Formats: sequence, structure tokens, C-alpha cells
Amino acid sequence: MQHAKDVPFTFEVSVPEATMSRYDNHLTRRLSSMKGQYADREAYAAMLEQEDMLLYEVYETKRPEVAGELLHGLSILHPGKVGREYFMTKGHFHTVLETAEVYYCLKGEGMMVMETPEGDWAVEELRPGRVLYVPPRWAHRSVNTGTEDLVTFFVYPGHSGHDYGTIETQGFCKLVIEENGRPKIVDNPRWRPREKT
Ligand code: S6P
Ligand code: ZN
Repeated sequence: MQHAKDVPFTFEVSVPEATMSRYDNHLTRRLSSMKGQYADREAYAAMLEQEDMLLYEVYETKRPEVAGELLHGLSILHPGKVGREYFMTKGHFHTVLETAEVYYCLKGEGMMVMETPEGDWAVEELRPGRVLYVPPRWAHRSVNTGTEDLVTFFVYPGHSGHDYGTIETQGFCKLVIEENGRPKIVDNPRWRPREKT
């Protein structure tokens, strides 16, 4: 995409409202796009029958998807649960594995679940004011463990791309569920180490 006016620009990310004053693209993801991702299949089917709820939204500044550019925007993950598992993003590896991402949490309470193709995993808490650096090679999924929206500002290289398929097949190795009113990290029973390629 050619930009007629490719000049420096500014916009506001308001705190504490956690809104973005300027964006070119608004993406929405509903429950129906998370088929097979929540551990409790029955709870998922029952919820979907009631309503195809809006789970999260992304507001982006459009930039060319090339190395040298930085894609950035706001991710807004609404609160809720499917069974005992908190609402979460689909999660993805970057297609160009060797690309990183920075998240800055503006609002809410949550966790970022991460893993590498080799099976290493990490979970970091997200809370307002906290920056999370996701290194190259780490797949990432946000989880809202609170009762209000979880809002993060993200920045990643323009040529990264998104590989959703690898996660869609078996999810992440860790799940975040509610136990006694608190988030708990547990093993994903469906997960198996990935075959070496
Ligand atoms: C993109 C970045 C975020 C996510 C967003 C939604 O690399 O990590 O903008 O796209 O949080 O998550 P997902 O997994 O549905 O793309
Ligand atoms: Zn990403």
C-alpha cells in the first residue's frame, strides 16, 4: 500500500480510558472463531448456541507489511469465561519466527501465555503500566483474568505475519483457568510436543 502522506504522525492513547484517537482498521473476533480452542467443549457449544459473543477487538494503524515498518495498535480483550477458562485471544506465532513484539498494558488484569516451537513456555502477568517484551520465536496469547477489559498497546515488525494454524491444531501447552476465584495455570491435556522439522 502506498501512502500519499508518509510523514511523521501522532495520536493519543488516552489513560485511563485506554482508547486510541486515530486508527484505520477495526478487527473483531467472536466466539465462533475460537472453535476447538477452549478445553471445555460442551461449555463452548452451549455458549455459542446462546450467542456468538464478541470476545476481543483490535484497533490498528495501517502500515505497509514490510521489514522496516512497525505495525501497532490496541488490543481490547473483554472479560468472561468459557467453562472455567478465561476469555483469550486466538494466539499465534509470527510467520517470520525471528520477529519480536512489545506489549504495553494500559488497563485491566491478565496474562500473556507464551511458548516456543521447542516447547519452552512462559506466562507473564499483564497489569496497567507493565511492558512485556515477547522475544523472537515465542507464540503469544493474551488472557483476561479480570472483570474489566484487558487493553494492551502492541508494536511489532511490519513483515512478521501471523501463523494461527500451528496453535489451532492443539492450543498452547498451558491453560489459564479459574480456581477458587483466582487464576491458575494448568497443563493443556490436548497438547503434545511438536515434531522437529
Ligand atoms: C499481532 C499482535 C496483536 C494480536 C491481537 C489479537 O502480532 O500480537 O495485535 O493480533 O492481540 O490476537 P490474535 O492472536 O487473534 O491475532
Ligand atoms: Zn503477534
